[in-house]
Amino acid sequence: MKNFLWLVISFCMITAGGYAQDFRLQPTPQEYVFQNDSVSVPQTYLLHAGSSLEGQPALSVLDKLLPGGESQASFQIYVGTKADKEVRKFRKRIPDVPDGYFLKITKDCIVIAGADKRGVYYGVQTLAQLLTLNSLPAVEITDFPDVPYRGVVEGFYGTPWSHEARMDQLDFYGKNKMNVYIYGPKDDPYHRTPHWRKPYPAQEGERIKQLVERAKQNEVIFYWAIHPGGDIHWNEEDRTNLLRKFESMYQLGVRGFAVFFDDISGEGTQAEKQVELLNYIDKNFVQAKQDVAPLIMCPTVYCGAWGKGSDYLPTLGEGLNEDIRIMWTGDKVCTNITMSTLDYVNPLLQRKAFIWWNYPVSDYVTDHLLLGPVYGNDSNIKDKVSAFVSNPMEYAEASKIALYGVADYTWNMADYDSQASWKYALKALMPFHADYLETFASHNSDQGPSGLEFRREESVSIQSALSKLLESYREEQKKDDSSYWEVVKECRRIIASANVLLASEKENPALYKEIKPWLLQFKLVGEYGGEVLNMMESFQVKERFMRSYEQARALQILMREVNDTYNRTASHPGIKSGSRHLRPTFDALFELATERYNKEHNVYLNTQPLPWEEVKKL
Ligand code: 14T
Repeated sequence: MKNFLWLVISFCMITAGGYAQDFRLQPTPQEYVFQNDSVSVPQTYLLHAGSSLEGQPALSVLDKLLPGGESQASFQIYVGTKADKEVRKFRKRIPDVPDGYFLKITKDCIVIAGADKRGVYYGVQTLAQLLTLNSLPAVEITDFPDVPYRGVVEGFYGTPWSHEARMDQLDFYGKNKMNVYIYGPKDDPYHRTPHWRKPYPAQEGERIKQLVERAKQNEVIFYWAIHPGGDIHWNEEDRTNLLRKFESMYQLGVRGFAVFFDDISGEGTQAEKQVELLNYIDKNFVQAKQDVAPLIMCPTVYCGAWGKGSDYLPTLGEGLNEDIRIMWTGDKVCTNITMSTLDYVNPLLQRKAFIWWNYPVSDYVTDHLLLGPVYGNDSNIKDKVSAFVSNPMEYAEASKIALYGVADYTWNMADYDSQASWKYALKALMPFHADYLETFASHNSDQGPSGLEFRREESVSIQSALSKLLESYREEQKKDDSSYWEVVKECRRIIASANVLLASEKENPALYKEIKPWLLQFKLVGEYGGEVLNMMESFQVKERFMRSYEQARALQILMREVNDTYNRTASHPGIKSGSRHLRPTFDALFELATERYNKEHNVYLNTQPLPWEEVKKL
């Protein structure tokens, strides 16, 4: 199975070279067999398409990929679902899993046979990835997802994604085999209190319509969520208000609905009332319409930390219609998803939890970017969850770094390689400057301390050098040379990466716009590190030391300036970069080097670094 990749890579080196060397299918397929042979891309072909695919996205994407469909040609393409006679010969090869497909490429034909329409669509997407190679490999791929529903819940506080960003995200989900998008931004007033009862103004309604249409083209189920719990009255009037709002969304084309009861207090939190309302909606709206996807609900107790032992969850589990999905964020609001949290919650819910994963969401630490790899979720939970959706950052493009990982992990947990997936994402976002983006992302991944206590690794490749350098300097009054030079090099790399990325707006304008303030900060952190390292070298030479000391001081002020200038949000304002290891180490070294200089020359330079921002006194 795994050797397929290796074979493809060697195949690419021989035939294609260049970028193809990094070739990798994403998300990682379940099974593949590579025949050591290459097929040239057919210029013309005869299409045998099953009637179940008429007008379906699978066919329009295929037609765009390979525009040479003719009534006569020697190359044959067979596409269909298991219901279609065109792929009858391959029926036994089609995985018996929703969204699954079988893809076969030989010298004279391509077969894409899906378990269903979405399966065919995903087969076409895999073909699209293979077509980025100069010639097609002869392969057989049997592929299907581990988790039935995979995707994104736009469920964060803060500036909701723009319409353009959402349209682009939906294309991204289609390409990465994610099949749900749940619309539920906390700061859309028509999603939540005060306006959840009101229909959208015409222009915004029009946009929702466009999103629904785009989702359909990408085989994504568009869910629209309502959040009525802040001020709902458990009476007939509000029940009607809610159904009327759902009906107005149905009229805009929405065919998936969710009701969120998170982050509320008072009246709205009552389990019995929630159950009653949801079962009513299920019966009188979802079931009645017949073309609406299963109802999803987010409970008030959506994680273990919100109280164990109460009868809230058992009431939902017992009372909610079987078909209603119940969300769960794990043992805490923000945490990795483990077997143990599912062993706890599934029996209470009397169904498999619908995972709402609070990563890479950053609304509780808005001064940080979370650009690191996706890791830490258990790899053996595929049979214990009904779905797995990620709550992203308000930065849609930057969130894709994590979303590639989520798409890969949820598709094929056993083969998920967090590093490989992360590198693929960086390359996909900035094909020409992925190395520089990697340097930036590797130092901008941790949330910092917060009430929610979720942390990510940061600066992994330089961590041991940083701590070795600091320890040796602190304890032996002598710096460890090899780690010193490693850190010097890393600072140069940081400055170079920041410069290159700041000068590469055109490569990914959306990403550039989102990360620019952090790039400015990142560059200062690198420069600061460089000056601190100079201070360590030169404490005996007054002039040299003083030049670096002044620079380091200036850079501390500039870092505060950037922090005070950009991203002035209410809860966690500012811009932090390299905050987990780089900045604290540089600050500690600054202090030690200055102390040493003071001792050596019997002077009193201020040894205290200026923090990111004024430390608030309690
Ligand atoms: F619905 C839930 F699953 C959920 O996670 N709700 C919110 C969500 O909208 C938010 O994006 C996320 C991360 O901050 O956490 C929940 O909101 C909170 C939870 C807290 F404990 C916001 C602040 C908190 F202190």
